[in-house]
Amino acid sequence: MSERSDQTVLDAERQTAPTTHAKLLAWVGDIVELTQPESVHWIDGSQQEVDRLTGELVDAGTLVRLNEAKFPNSFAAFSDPKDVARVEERTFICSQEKQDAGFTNNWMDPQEMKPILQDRFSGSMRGRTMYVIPFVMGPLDAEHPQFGVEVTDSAYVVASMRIMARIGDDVLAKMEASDAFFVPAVHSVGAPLESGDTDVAWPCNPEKWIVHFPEERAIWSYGSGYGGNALLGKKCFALRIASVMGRDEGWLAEHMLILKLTSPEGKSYNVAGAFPSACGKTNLALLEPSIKGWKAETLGDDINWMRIGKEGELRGVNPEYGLFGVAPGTGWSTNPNAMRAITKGNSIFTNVALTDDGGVWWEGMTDDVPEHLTDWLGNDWTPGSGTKAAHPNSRFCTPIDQLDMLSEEFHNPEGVEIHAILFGGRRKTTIPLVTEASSWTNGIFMGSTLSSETTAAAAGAVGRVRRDPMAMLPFIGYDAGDYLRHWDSIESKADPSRLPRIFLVNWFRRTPEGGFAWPGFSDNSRVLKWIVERIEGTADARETPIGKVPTGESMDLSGLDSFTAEDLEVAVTVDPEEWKQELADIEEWYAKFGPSLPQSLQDELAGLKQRLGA
Ligand code: OXD
Ligand code: MN
Repeated sequence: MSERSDQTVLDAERQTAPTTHAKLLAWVGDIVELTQPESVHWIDGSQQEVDRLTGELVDAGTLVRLNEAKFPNSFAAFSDPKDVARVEERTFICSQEKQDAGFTNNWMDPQEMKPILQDRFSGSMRGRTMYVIPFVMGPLDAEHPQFGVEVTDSAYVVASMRIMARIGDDVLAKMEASDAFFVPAVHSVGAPLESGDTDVAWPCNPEKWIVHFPEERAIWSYGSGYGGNALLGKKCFALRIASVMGRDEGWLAEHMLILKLTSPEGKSYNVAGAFPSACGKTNLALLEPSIKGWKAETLGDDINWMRIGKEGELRGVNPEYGLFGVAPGTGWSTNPNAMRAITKGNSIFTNVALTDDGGVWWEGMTDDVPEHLTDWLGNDWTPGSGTKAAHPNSRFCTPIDQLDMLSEEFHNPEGVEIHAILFGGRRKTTIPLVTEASSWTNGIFMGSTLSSETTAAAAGAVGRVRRDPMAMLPFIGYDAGDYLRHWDSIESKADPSRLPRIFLVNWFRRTPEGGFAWPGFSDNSRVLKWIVERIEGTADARETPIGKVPTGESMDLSGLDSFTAEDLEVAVTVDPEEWKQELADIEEWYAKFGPSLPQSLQDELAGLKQRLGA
């Protein structure tokens, strides 16, 4: 594009921009100048607008419109086979000082990173439309609404952001009225179109950069069009940047579900839970309790922002507006609540398989496997093909308010009081079904040493224990030791009597014979009931060196045919030999933090060692 036409786009942009927010206008102008798009479109968030964009995406081959009767107003997208997941190795925290990024992040000096970004983004939107998406994470009527603006050259990102976050005119108007701060988030697929070029269905660049400047609260994402790399309100803002905001302002941005439980007596409790991937987080967020009279309602499935409320209680808000769930394993028998929400429509599926009647399918969706599919790569697929029909990280992107079990309090700008926090991983041995922490700091110790076994799906040795503090390993936007110190400091900022109780859970323990020690799924409601009764002081527990576990009789096992109190004892065993090995592993993990590991957690480790007689 010539200099003259650049100027034309800039002038047109200044005349048509629907805002007087001076900083926003200046920033958008700068990005136009840098990326040189063919045109600029400010997103109003309307149905009409998204209908037009999805129509264009269908014409371009990026989206396939699904069978209207089965999946109304829904689409499937198929990414470049090399652009299928978050790219942690290409994700950077560019704090001024290296030590502020800590050992869990890739770091580069901002002075070194900025010229790289300048170079990659220069002209990166040529031949494309630049969309400006004003968005807010959390309710717009929150006391401190958290605004962001994503500029992107991907209409697929616009349509997905419209599901995942509150976007558009209302957000822009409120932002403008208070001249509010916003997190600037620049996204480009890094595939400029020169005149005469024909576009591809999924433009992206082999080189990817997912970059955060925590002090500036700024995000730059280049080269990918997929998920957390591109929908910048989610992992980039609501976890990495927000964790830094939380550190500075006294709150917590966490990778947690939020579930509301109501007892048969009508008393409600809100439970937050942090689980690494492949540990049943979405299933728990959408739980159907197996115990009579108990009701579960969803507040969030992935992110929880927790602030201290007026009475010193910890309150949680889900900042998102949609579900971006892993499709495989989500099915009518394992997660009917998710399936009901998905089949209401208004969804975008990415990298799933297509059925011959214009629907979608993935492994685990139905018990019967279709005779014929078109797989995510566009190939014919039959049950004997020997390949996965859907990519293992294929996703459904669905409005959260399509969940029949969504709690009304999802919309409460003040969030809900959190009564219990769960940290959970997938461990065959060592970790009991449920263990209650003895104190806030002891609970942080449990969260900081949270671990999960790698599965056959992941590269590397199967069954290797990977530590994932608070399930935030890829999402802590600053030094991991400082992060744990910040968690610890919440105790002195809150009313200690209102702090949530902390529990470590493990649905995946095996018996000595090799079977699962616990039925899991909807029976996890029994563990939640025990947790609630611990809070109420009505359930028994047995003291062990690692914390309190249920006694055989203390958990409601009614209606379970073949699971007895003795089986429960096996599921909560604390084996001193296994724990000696665990201690050695925890010591190795803690050594990685260096001097920033809080003394209080060193003391917790020393205390555990002593109690285990190690
Ligand atoms: C997610 C993730 O997409 O944790 O939620 O990767
Ligand atoms: Mn997640």
